[in-house]
Amino acid sequence: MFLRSIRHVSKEIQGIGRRSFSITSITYDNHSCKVLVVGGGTAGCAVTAKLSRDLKKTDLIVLEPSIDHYYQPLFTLVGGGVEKIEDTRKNEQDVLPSNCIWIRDSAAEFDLKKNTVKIEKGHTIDYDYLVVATGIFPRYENIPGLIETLKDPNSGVCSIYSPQYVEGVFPVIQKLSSGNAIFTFPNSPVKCPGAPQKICYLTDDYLRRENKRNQVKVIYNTSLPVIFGVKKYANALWKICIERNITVNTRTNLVSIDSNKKEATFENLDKPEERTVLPFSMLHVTPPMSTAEAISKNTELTTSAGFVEVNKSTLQHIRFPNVFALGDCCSSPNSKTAAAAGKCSNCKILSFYNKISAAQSEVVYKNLTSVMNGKKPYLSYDGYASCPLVTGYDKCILAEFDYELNPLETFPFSQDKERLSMYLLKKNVIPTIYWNLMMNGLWNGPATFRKLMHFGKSN
Ligand code: UQ1
Repeated sequence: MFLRSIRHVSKEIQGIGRRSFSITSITYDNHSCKVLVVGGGTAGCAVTAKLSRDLKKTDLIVLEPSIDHYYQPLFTLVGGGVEKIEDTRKNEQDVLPSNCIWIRDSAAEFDLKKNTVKIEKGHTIDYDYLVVATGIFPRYENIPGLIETLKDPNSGVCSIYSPQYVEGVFPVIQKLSSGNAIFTFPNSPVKCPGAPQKICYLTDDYLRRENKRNQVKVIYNTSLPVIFGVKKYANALWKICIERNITVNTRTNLVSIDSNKKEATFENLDKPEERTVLPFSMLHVTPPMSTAEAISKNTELTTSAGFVEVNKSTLQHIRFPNVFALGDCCSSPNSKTAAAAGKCSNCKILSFYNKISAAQSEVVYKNLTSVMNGKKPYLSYDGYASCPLVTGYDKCILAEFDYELNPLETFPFSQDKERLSMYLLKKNVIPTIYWNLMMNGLWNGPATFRKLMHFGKSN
């Protein structure tokens, strides 16, 4: 069903890949391949690296528009003034394996019945098997007043969620000397839902070290009903907020910014009529996020929330067995967070992009290979997710848990304590794992270490 006889790849794009020559212009020819991976971010690169070991170069196409590949988990530390943006970036060409073809464009339209993807430049890619790993995107434009204030270095408004704006965060923290420092969490799924509070803790710590903490009121305004989805870590985080005098308002969503008055307007999600206007000296915004339009508008591909509808264990598409998805764009229901917490209807998917896509990449690789060999998917994803919650310039709580929101901890000590070791793991060890192992298809998450470290115990 999926095999196609004609495989045509234009000469212009052959040979583009790691440690080879730079990309040349793409023709408007149509292309055909065995496996098409849409998206060359963390999830797309991790799974491509694995597939590239088995497939011929011309059988594996990656569709990705960006020439930059960022290690986004370090953006919090860029915002905190610890890391530089340059150190989080590599060329996409150097991250992708050499044994694949990179087409530098985005998907405009998926036709799942015809096994084709139309790209923005107009031509079509035929595939036998499709892997969707397009992520989710910040929608800064959805908050009136946000983009113009982010562009103004004196506005006090900043955001770690984009390579374009992240460098503007630390100067705002440094200038802060009085008034309100407000940190927001939007009413939408978010990549790395821990990050909005990590930057809050770093700001608190910075102010303490500079002896300015007493002059500033630190406020964390979240749309969620909870501070964190996993009870064990939520308890520890609440304690930290109380001890550090950080005000936490739940079910509170940023709706607009008045740049002249330096005021932010919030809605109460439980009482839609109720609005609160707060003056700020600093406003750190986590923007609403959503999947690419080509994904969300395609009802055959997605759930009603606009996420690629996969089986949560096999990561195979519910309706199209030759389609798999992983990473932020897929519907793997880390949603239990919200369900367990009760009433939050809009935070159904709390996705942890690169953290889960390590484990997911192996599941997709193995199950896709099995389907290509005429067999059934057999490997099951347990929902492993982790979030190193940086709580200061030398401490971190490493949250790790499964679909059921039970802690699934790697280390043989209780991970709800703030530790320097976990901070160093996040800052130095995990980036090395990411670039050297995960991007070469050699890291499937820490399950093996966990088993070794818990040898003889039930975990
Ligand atoms: C992890 O595997 C991973 O992906 C590479 C992360 O994303 C950047 C993480 O933050 C964490 C914590 C892990 C888990 C790794 C260990 C060693 C516990």
